[in-house]
Amino acid sequence: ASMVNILFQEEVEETYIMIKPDGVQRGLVGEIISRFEKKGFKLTGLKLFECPKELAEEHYKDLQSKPFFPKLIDYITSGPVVCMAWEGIGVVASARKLIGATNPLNAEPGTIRGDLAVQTGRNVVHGSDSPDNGKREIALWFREGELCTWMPVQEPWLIE
Ligand code: IDP
Ligand code: MG
Repeated sequence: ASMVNILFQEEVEETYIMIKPDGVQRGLVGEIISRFEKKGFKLTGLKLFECPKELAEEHYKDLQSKPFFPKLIDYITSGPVVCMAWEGIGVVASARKLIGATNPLNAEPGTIRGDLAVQTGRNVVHGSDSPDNGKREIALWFREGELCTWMPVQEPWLIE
């Protein structure tokens, strides 16, 4: 961590963001990516992908015992998803704020789910819930060669 990060306790983190099949089918890919781009986070991985059942089950393994689990797996594997890795200071919690509450009817206007969705079972986007899960999920959805290390030209204008 740089001196600035230590002083302000702002850690550079990684998060796994995924546009779910409903977001892709509804033509919301550009809109959703745009929100993370405009905020100032750095995109380090991006692909359109048809998720195998086993991967969906591994990704959501903490929800295995929930009654909605089979429907959730059907939903996530029902069409292509957009897999993304994003990096930045506090990106995990900030992305969750940009995404909004799990139930879109409870999500604040201005959030992705608050603006673009109506039901928990069709809530258009996923975001990791902790830095550890961010790392775990990026490793699950991407191979090493699919991620990029790069320096956006805007960085000195975003981070003092
Ligand atoms: P999150 O996506 O906001 O982190 P989680 O509780 O981790 O929410 O649940 C993962 C996903 O499982 C949700 O985004 C949603 O797609 C689905 N889900 C959660 N709760 C329900 C439910 O009660 N009915 C149907 N689907 C649900
Ligand atoms: Mg979750």
